[in-house]
Amino acid sequence: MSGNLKLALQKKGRLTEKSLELLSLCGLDIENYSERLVVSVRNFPMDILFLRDDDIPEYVQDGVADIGIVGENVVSEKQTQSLILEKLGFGRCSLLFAYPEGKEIKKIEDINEKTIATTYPRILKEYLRTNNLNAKVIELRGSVEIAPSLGVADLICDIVSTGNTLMMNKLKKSFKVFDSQAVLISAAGELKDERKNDVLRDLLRRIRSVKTAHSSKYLMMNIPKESLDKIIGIIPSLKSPTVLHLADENMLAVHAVIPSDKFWEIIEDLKSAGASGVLLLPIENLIQ
Ligand code: PRT
Ligand code: ZN
Repeated sequence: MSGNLKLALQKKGRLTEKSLELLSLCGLDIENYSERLVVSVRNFPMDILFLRDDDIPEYVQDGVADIGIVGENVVSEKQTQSLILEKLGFGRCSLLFAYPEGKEIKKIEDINEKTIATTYPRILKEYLRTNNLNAKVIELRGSVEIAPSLGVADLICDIVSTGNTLMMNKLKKSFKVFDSQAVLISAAGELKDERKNDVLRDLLRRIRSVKTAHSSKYLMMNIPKESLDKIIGIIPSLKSPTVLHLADENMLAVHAVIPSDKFWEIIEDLKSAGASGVLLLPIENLIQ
């Protein structure tokens, strides 16, 4: 294989599309990958290996791939010597206990002596150990949610995102063990190849820029000149806002990069301070 940086991605699953979307936002032009194990990136010295998500931490640890994108839940369960380089903000889910409706778990000690079905036995056993709990763990490969109705377990410890699967199986959410999201991992320690290290640094820079851009928006508005101080006090800007003159000399235009989630909190205050023609635009990239 080439001396390119090798990135392992999930071949087909919940993380595949978002991972490819992130790489595309990083400016990487990826060849049509359908049904191929390895593809190269046209404009970046990187090859992508498509694997089952469960195999990614081990392949990265063994150096088959240099880096990988996988859920934190899988990284923890596999207990490989992986290093989390960056949290990626997608594939969010939680590992939590759930029990059949009609039963009650009020405090965590109520799971003592119970039987728990899970696909994450290592994380669960570690949790039980650190919380001094004593329960029986049954490892299942899938369909954990039907274990209580089959009489195999009293409760489950499973990944939940929307909660629909629990609801459909008449299970209630209980204590949370772990929050997870997709992460970029490498093996512990620096890559030995200096060229690959440079490529990895470049990739990380691009990923961070895409992440900041996505959590920020470009805000534009016109304001009466005398409101400038008040408006600047309202805007939660990342940097000092840009102020521009308009043909109407009583008015100014103000532009600023703001955290996306703040817009709805400040819009009424901006309007009361005289802002008009307010525009909020997406940002593709943001280099800090
Ligand atoms: O074939 P391969 O082994 O590669 O894929 P997989 O089937 O093992 O994994 P996949 O594609 O299901 O999930 C990949 C990763 O996505 C997981 O390791 C998590 O990090 C993350 N993720 C995010 C989820 C979920 N959300 C999720 N909801 N992984 C699994 N689920 C399952 C969960 O196990 C349960 O069965 O979805 C069901 C619950 O979903 P809700 O929405 O009904 O609550
Ligand atoms: Zn898997």
